[in-house]
Amino acid sequence: MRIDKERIQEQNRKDIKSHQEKFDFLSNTLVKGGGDVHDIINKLAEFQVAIPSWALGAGGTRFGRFSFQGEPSSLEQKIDDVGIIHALTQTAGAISLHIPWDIPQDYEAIKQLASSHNIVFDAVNSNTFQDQKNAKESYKFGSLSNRDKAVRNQAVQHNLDVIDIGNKLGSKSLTVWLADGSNFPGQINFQNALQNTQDSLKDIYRALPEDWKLFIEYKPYEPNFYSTVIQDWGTSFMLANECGENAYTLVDLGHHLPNSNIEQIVATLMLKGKLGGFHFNDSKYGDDDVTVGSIKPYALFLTFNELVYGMNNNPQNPYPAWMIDASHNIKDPLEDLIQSLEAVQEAYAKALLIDQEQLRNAQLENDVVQCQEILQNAYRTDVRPLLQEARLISGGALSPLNAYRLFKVRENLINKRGKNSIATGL
Ligand code: PSV
Ligand code: MN
Repeated sequence: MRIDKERIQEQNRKDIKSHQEKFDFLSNTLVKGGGDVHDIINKLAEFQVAIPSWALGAGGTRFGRFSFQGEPSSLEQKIDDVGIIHALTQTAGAISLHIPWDIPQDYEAIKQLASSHNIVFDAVNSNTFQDQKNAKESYKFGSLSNRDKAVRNQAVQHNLDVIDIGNKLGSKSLTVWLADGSNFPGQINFQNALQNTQDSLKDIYRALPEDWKLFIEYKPYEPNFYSTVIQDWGTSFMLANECGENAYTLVDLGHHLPNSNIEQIVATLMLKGKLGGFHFNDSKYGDDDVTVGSIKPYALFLTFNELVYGMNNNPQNPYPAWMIDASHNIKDPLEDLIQSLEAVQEAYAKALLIDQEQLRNAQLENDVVQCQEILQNAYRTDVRPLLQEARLISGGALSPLNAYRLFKVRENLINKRGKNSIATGL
C-alpha cells in the first residue's frame, strides 16, 4: 500500500486553518524572544530517523508473542511499511536492516523499491546473538568473545558478510551489538573475553570500507544476567579507540542501569568525537523498548540538549546515525513508530529552543535558578505546531496518526497480507 501525496494534502487542507492559528501564535512568541523559527523548522524538516526492519511486526516477550495482523512478511513489505510512515511523517527516510533476517534476494529491485519511497539504507546490523540455520559453530557461549577461535572466526566472517550486503545497498555503517557475557560468576575469564572481543572487532574493522563507520553498542545485562562483555559506554569507547578513527560508540537509551545520566554520557562522547549512533526508545526498568518519550520525556529532552550542543560545538564528532530501537507487544507497530518519531522530533525541537548563549551566561554567573528556568521554559513550550509546519512544507501529514487511522492503513494491510502474516525478526 502506498499513501498518495494528494490524499495527504487533501486531509491537510481540512486542518490547515487551526494549524495556522496555532503556528502563527507560537512563531510570533518565539520571534519576540529572539528565536529563529525558520532555522528550527528547517532543522526539523531535515532530521531523519532510521526505522529498524525488526520493529515493523509485533514484538514479543519471553512469555509469548501476540501477532499483529497484516504484518510485513518480506523485506519488500517492510520497506513498504517504512514508506507509509515516511509519507506521513517525512521523518523516516531510512531503514536499518538486521542480517540474516533481511537478506535481499534481488538487490537492484530492493534498491529501486526503497528509492521509490525516498528511503535510504542506514546502518546494517549483524546478528551473532542467535544461532543461524546450518551454522557450524554455536554462539551459546559467546561469539566475538568466545574462547574457541573457530567460533570467533565464524562470527567475524558473519560481520564481513553483513558489510558486503550493506555495501550493495549503499549502507555506510555496521552496528555490532553483542549478547556475549556470562550468567554465573566464574563462568568466563573476564580479561580473555574482553581481549578476544577486541581482537575480533579489530579483524572486522580492518575489513571495513574506508568510507564506512563501525558502531559498537553496549548494554549492561540481558540476555546474560551476570556479566556482559561490552557492558557500558566506557568499554565501548575503549574498544572503538583500539579499532581506529572510524569506530564509534553507539548509545541505546535503554542500555543503561537505572538512573544513569545518559545526557552526560552523550556530552562526554561528543567531546571526544566518538558518538557514532543513537538508538531511541524508552523504559521504566531495563531495556524495555517501549515507545520513545512515553515514560521519561524530560530525560529525552535533556539528552537532546546535549546532542544539539554537540552538533553545534563538536566538529570532531560526526553527525550521529539516528534509529528507533523500540519494540512492543500490544500496539499497532506502525502507530507506535509514528508516536516515537513525534516524541523524538518534539524533544529535538524543544532543545533547539534553548538559548545557548543565555544558558552559558547563567552558568558563568552560577545562577542556578536561571539555568533551570532556561531549560524548563524550553521544555514547557508546546512545540507541536513547529513539527506540523515542518511536515507541511515537506509534504507530510499535519497529523500523521490521525491520517493513518482515517486512511485505514492497517485495515488495508490486513486485506492485502491477511491476518496471519508474521514479520521475520525477534
Ligand atoms: C539489543 O537489545 C538491541 O538494542 C540491539 O541494537 C539489537 O540490534 C536490537 O536491540 C534488536 O535486537
Ligand atoms: Mn539498540
